[in-house]
Amino acid sequence: MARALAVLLWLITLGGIALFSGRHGWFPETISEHGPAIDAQFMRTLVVVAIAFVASQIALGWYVWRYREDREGDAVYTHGNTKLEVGIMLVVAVVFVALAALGQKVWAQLHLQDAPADAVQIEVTGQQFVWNIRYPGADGKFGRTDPKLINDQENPVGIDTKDPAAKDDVVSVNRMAIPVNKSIKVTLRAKDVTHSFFVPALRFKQDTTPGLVVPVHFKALKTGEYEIACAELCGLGHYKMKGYLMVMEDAQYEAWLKDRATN
Ligand SMILES: [Cu+2]
Repeated sequence: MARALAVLLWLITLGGIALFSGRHGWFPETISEHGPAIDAQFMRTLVVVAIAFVASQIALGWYVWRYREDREGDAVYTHGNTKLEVGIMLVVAVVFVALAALGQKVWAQLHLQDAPADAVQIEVTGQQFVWNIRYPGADGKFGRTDPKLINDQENPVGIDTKDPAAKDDVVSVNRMAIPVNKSIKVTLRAKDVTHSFFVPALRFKQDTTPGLVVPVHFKALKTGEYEIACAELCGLGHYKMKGYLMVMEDAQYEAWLKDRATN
């Protein structure tokens, strides 16, 4: 019985490896400049975790086999091996610190460093259960907002139209157009609860938090329509909090913006 269990453990492990190698339900193709670096980090992490997983499952099966009920001889009592345990802890610490160090560069670039000066400015405000996308208009400046002016139908982000800079601001619900091959600076905000702006194709995810203004930036290299999801359980309608990122050629993007501005 014990031998069968050991073999079953090894077979489940093999099955797991086969599922991952076949890339079932894998990520969509990446379209951002930084995407390959994120994918490389993911693969590095996956390989390290896979080695640890396979080694521990082989060992588990081996112990089940070796110390089965009907084996000959007595079990040995042990207090453990301090040197071995400290050694394993050190190896684990070094591996994980090294992984974090390898991954922090690309993350810091997008989340901690300023966007290039010529980046296209867009503000994204999470709300139960939509994404409000605001463009600064021709003047390049976002107008003042005031929570008291928020009106879900007509003025979802509370734009103060008395501010001259606000006159040409454009707000789009759930549809975010951006030009291809240009740096995009997104300012993330939230109206009610914490949401998370997640675009799988960009390999980009960042929480939006009420009271916080979070600037991030990225660049998309391929035109098309991609999903914007909310990656933070934000209420009963969380499942339908879905937007679209439309990556367009420059001229098409300008035309889209103009069309929005006149409507
Ligand atoms: Cu949400």
